[in-house]
Amino acid sequence: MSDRSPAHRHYLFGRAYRDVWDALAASWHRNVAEAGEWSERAGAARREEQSFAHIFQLVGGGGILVGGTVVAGVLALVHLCFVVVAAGVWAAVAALVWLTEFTFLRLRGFRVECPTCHEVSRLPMYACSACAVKHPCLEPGLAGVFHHSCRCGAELASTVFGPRSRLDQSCPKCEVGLQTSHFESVKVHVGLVGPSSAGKTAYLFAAISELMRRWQAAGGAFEFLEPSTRLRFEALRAVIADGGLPDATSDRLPEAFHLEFRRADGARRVVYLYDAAGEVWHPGGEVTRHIYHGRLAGLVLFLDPFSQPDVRVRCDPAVVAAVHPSASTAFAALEALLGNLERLIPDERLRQAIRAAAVLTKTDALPLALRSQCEHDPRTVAGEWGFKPTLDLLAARFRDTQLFRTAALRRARGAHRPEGTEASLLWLLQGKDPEFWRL
Ligand SMILES: Nc1nc2c(ncn2[C@@H]2O[C@H](COP(=O)(O)OP(=O)(O)OP(=O)(O)O)[C@@H](O)[C@H]2O)c(=O)[nH]1
Ligand SMILES: [Mg+2]
Ligand SMILES: [Zn+2]
Ligand SMILES: [Zn+2]
Repeated sequence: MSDRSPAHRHYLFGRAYRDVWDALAASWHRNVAEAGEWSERAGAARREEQSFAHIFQLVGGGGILVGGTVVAGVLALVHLCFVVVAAGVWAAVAALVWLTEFTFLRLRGFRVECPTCHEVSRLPMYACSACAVKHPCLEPGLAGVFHHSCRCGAELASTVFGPRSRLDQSCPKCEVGLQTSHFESVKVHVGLVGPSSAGKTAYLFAAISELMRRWQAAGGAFEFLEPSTRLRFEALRAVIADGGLPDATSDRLPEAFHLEFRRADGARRVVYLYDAAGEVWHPGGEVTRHIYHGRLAGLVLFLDPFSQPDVRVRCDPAVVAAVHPSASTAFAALEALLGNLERLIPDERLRQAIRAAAVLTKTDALPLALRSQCEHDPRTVAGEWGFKPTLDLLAARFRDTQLFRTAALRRARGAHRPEGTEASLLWLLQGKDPEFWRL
């Protein structure tokens, strides 16, 4: 148990030793007092010149002091042995329960993955249900196996097997409030990679909306774990429904956009999507702060056709201006990502295991000829448009790559009708967990 814990130490690891000492001290004081009485009586006998009584009282007093101390010492030793053995047995039980919990959490893949500061922790901090003080180590340990007593007197469940998850939780690193699903869940991390205005936020919104729709149609449920994510989503939904465009993303270190998907059989997954401001992906962007790249299961690389001069010359300039071509390249973004992945995941095989989707964005705005070419053979067309080095680099570094055509903001008959977005997201999610994501 850490000293930071506001829980009382268990009796056997604190008070019990003081009790042994107190019992020894009390019997010493009793013996001294009694020996004192014998000594006083010995003094009186000497004054009355009763030498036998004087010697008797003196020897008796000494005997009480020595004998009483020996007996008290032996009893204290027995008491101490009892406490030490009991503490040993108790510590062994605590260690066993701790190990059981540790193994259970490891096997299930449960750990705290903070959507805000992106740090990983073994346990969240739990707030006492009575006084709200935060307990950073509410697990089997010196403060208790199945319960800890808070300094306010409240008893708090201290294992994953008890009702611990009903307590309020927060990130031990940044202290942001968390839900149980930020800890006790299987999480899937997907990163969006592409320069400014490549279409990342439009894709995020469309892919999530479409996936939620298909998921519900297949009998599944989903939940925004935090009201702030729901609000972000609803605000974007309103803008896009009115034919508007997403604002340029400003967060250079984004909070994860995350939600939980549940199947009818109770199985659930929490998906974290990371949509940073595109400047991060330009040369010199601060991508090293993105430590969550170390746990990506999938990534989406955005290829904006309108960023390529060969495409732009074949389009109406007014259309080109309306789709805000991205300024930097997907190649630079991919290089930045690869550098960060090498730093965060030293094992090359693990890096290669990340599924990588390349998406050609904004295809609804392409002239008809280019659009049908793209529908027919997107890989060749993407190569001709100048994306070959990017796609080659992607294929060289990741085992599983696929190219998708998307039109996240496509409109048909006045309504928002995205195309191709959820197919790419679903393909990424199915990489690790095909059974769960079967629709
Ligand atoms: N026609 C069309 N335009 C799109 C589509 N997706 C994105 N755009 C255009 O591209 C612009 C940028 O889209 P965003 O999704 O905001 O791009 P981003 O990559 O998030 O950009 P940053 O937030 O600056 O990094 C939009 O304002 C649209 O003009 C699409 O599917 N179709
Ligand atoms: Mg954006
Ligand atoms: Zn308390
Ligand atoms: Zn945090």
